[in-house]
Amino acid sequence: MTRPILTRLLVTLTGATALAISASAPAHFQELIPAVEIVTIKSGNPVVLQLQFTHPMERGPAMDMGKPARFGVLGPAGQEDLLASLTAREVEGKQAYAAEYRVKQPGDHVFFVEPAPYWEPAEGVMIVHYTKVVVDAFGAGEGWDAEVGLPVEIVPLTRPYGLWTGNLFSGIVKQSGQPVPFAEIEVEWRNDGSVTPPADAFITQVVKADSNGVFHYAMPRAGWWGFAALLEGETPMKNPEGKEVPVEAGALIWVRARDMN
Ligand SMILES: [Cu+2]
Repeated sequence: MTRPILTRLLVTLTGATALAISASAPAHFQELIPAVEIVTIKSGNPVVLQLQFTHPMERGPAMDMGKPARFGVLGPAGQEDLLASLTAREVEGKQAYAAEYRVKQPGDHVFFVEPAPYWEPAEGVMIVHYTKVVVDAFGAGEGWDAEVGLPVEIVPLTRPYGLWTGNLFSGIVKQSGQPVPFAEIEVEWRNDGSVTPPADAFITQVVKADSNGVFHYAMPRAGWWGFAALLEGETPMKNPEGKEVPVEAGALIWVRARDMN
């Protein structure tokens, strides 16, 4: 091997290492996790929902959540503002929230949150993860694909509850109501402590949407799965220092898979 080639190889390797380091920055995920995804007579009502901004596969570290800008539900009775029902709680000393919701009638309930923008100096962006989760009440089976109309939103193509482990989950990534071709979607499992990822690439799975903004992912384990399409927001925001910076507008949806046993 001649010297120039070796030098080039070293430069390439160094570049690759630098890239690998920046790409392995763990993925932030806004969580919106209900105690149950299907409300039955036995499951209990009200439903408790936990909101936390964290790294689900790595079980932290958590980040402080500011008071959400919006929290609500789109259900059989239309849209309901639930902001006043949020209660502050702490996770690992970080600000998080919880809410209780009493289901009043059968039907699918699309809970959603628009968190307060989060300043991430490491990436130079303000992060806003518009997050949804669908809870079915009393087997109604209707309304799970209703669109909230968030600036960025994942609209499920697979009914997002009653899912077995191994099922394929499909959805459309939308921004301002339009499909986003070839959007990148990060996928994480909400680790209960039973899995240690063998390499960083296993922490966050990455899939891309097709030309119609449609993506698919087969869930290999029971539990909660978060799907996050990270898009650039249409208008910049001011960071805490008053400087205009880009916005990472995340469209998230959480779904639960259960084992066949
Ligand atoms: Cu992170």
